[in-house]
Amino acid sequence: MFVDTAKVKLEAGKGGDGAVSFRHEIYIPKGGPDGGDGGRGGSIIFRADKDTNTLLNFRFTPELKAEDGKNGSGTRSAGRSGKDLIIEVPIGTVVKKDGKVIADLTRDQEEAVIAKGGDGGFGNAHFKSSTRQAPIIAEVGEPGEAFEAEIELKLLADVGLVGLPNAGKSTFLSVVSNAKPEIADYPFTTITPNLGVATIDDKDLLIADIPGLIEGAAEGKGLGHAFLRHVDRTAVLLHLVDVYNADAGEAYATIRHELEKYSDLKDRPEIVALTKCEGLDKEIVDLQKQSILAKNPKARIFAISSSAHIGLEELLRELKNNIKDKKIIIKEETKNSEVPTITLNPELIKDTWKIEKIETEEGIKFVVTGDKIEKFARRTDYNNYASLNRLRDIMKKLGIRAELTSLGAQPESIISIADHEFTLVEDW
Ligand SMILES: Nc1nc2c(ncn2[C@@H]2O[C@H](COP(=O)(O)OP(=O)(O)OP(=O)(O)O)[C@@H](O)[C@H]2O)c(=O)[nH]1
Ligand SMILES: [Mg+2]
Repeated sequence: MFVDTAKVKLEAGKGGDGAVSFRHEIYIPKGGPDGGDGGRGGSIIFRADKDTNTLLNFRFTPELKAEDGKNGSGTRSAGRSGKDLIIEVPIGTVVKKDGKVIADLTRDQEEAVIAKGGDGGFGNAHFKSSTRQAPIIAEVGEPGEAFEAEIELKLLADVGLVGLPNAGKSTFLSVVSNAKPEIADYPFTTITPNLGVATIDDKDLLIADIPGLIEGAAEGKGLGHAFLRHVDRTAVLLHLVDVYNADAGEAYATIRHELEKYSDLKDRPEIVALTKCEGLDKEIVDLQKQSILAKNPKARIFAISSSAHIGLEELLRELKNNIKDKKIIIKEETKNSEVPTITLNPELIKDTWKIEKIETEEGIKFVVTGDKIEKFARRTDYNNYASLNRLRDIMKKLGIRAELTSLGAQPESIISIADHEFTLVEDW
């Protein structure tokens, strides 16, 4: 079975909680705070590996979880970090979150953090200040990122073979490369993509052979639709047309029509080859060429025979000369998600939060959003008065409080941040 898409639930490790603890030593009556920090939660990391070929493993383990960080403890002992979970995936794996690409692994051993472990909370040793000698406040660990990832495998080849079923795609691949695809005299012999490497003038060409396409393929007819994505990222298309077609021009136009419907493929450089030409009169081959040119006057057409090894070298050379830097195509698609950072410099975080005032049955509610303030909110222990006060403090420093006041917030107003609700207090 060849799996080229998968869904997997990911849960990175939670950060360990910071500890509230005070030094206990004989002869020292009042020890200072010595609560250690929680350890970082383990992240889930994908690593591209050339020996992994399918996404099959995700079918067997549709849920992945990285280890939680350990809690901090007394004597300033930091909790141990959770272990990262490293998952090997095939080269060409694309990972999406809510439909957006968050990773695109195109090189062997390339790694991407897919779900980030939560930061550990600070222990109370961190919160000592001249005015606060005995802080009973510590942070809870931040939850790890958790979401359902959509995973797609896109083969990364230099040349993508397209054509009607039985056009001779797999035969071509088997003759010019080391690949051993199945070949037979009936349509849809190929049901999963094959990859092979052909060498021409000391350069390697990675060629992808996919199932034959038919009319309606772009809408899902036949087998080809799901596999169009595999030629999506090839630098050049080799369009094979069986010279024995009643009308090669029609056969050519059918496939072009499908490629044009599949957004990105229509502008990809294309070379056309009439296949199975051994032993045929030149006039017949020329007629078929004319018929294709009638559909596309700019078509570059070669006549080949895979079985008799005719015209293959010239064709490979032409393909090689048409390969632009395929990395460029890939780069445009890749958008790595921004990794949220934590900082307390108000200058840097000025505009990163927003307040929305909404009417609810319980009264007016103020919903505060923003990467940084939400991060602090997630690390707040709401059962701990001091911890909650610290969150209020941070809101003050960030100017959120001033804005709340000017929006008319009262002490009993409900504030909601990162799905947690609390009220303001009188002296705030
Ligand atoms: N005479 C001749 N027959 C060929 C040549 N190339 C392929 N064939 C035959 O054409 C038939 C189809 O070949 P395949 O390579 O399986 O075609 P395909 O395009 O991969 O077909 P699907 O996988 O079904 O899309 C087989 O019977 C091959 O032996 C050729 O150069 N000359
Ligand atoms: Mg085939």
